[in-house]
Amino acid sequence: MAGTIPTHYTADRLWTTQGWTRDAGVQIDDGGHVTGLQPGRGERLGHWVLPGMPNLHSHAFQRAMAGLAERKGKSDDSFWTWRETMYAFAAAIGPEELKAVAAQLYVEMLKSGYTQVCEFHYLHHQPDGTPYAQPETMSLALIEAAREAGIALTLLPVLYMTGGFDGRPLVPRQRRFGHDVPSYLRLLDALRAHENERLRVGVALHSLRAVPEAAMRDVLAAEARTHRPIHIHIAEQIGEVQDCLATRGARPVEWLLDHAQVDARWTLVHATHLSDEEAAALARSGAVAGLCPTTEANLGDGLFPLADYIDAHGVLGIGSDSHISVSPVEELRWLEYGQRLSTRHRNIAARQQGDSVGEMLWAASLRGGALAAGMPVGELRAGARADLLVLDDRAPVLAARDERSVIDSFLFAGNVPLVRDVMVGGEWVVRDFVHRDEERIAARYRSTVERLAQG
Ligand code: NGQ
Ligand code: ZN
Repeated sequence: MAGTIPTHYTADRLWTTQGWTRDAGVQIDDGGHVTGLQPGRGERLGHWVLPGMPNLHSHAFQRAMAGLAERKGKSDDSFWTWRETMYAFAAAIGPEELKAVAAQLYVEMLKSGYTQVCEFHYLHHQPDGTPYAQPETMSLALIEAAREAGIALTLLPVLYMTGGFDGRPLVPRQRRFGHDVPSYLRLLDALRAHENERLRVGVALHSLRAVPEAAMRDVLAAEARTHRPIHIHIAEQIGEVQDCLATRGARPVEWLLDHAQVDARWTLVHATHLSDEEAAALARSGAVAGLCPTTEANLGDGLFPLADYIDAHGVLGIGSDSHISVSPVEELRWLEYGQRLSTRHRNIAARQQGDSVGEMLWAASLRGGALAAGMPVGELRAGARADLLVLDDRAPVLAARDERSVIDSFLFAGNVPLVRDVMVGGEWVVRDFVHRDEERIAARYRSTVERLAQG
């Protein structure tokens, strides 16, 4: 807010877009935004201070089934058999359950270093497909969960219309996901009345298989003048690539780039299976590749062509998606390790001699995550929201680390949490490893999942 006296903080080492700055200051106004980085006096934040990480892809309800789909089934287990388990689980989630599960998840996100989450939300209606009396009830449960936890939210209500590229209708378990375009646009309107400094309402198309071309065009036309983010799942599974080729005569990313003005407003979630041409064209578009390495590993999706994409200056960010794991450290570690295992080389994400893999990945995901979120986050500069992390400088694993090595040790060597304090929009939500409301939120989560387990 103009005219208010900012709160002054200092940091021994502050991560800015120029890299680490020594003996830095951070000034934050009443509205929770950074007003400047002048060195000076004020409360010391800590030794290593970083911007908070945006999590660009989340299906919050899936956190409650993490670990419950790891037992061999009667046929070959795949993404599609996992999806059946997930659908059965989703059927039991109502607004109270969603709020309880999401709030716990968001506490865990904050404690691991995520300060903003993009919620790709498609559990809209009652389990039989009837809208709730207030159609945005499930969305409001997510908004409330984020507010309780203190994480910033980019809510992405999902348009979901068909069960496949051939336009087949939704199966009974998918009915609660469904909208037509007018009711979808009404949902966006209703939710946008709640937008504020920590809540943005963007747009999501579930996938090319779930949204017919004409509907896609209508939604994009209606959204043409807003500057809010647009997300879509794409090219995660080979089966989807084959179906798209068969019905639309092109690969999914190729088709999308040909049929929509894909630019920096867009996040293409997964984008795993890309031809060389698609990888280059996606990079040129300026869209964000939304990589979710722990979920992609867990579901057996495949590996993103990371080196080529980085060489083409492609934008990327990370998400925890199904929440089989909730940690930016694990996402980035797996992103790099997948590449090392498949190429039998080291230091893949670092493309120039002397570059650090960890710094490259952390910086890239801050930048891409901020675009995906559609909010001024991901860096500490005047005008940005004050979302920051303080690392545990007493952790033995960070002893004798300097500006050149601390991020690599944070990302590759940490096995205990190294995020000590977390601030979102100028407010402390985690201090000394403890979230401000974690006991109440965990107790409610426990009783909720125990109830769900009893069926
Ligand atoms: C989802 N999740 O929407 O939750 C999807 C599975 C689908 C991931 N792809 C369902 N990881 O793609 O149809
Ligand atoms: Zn997803």
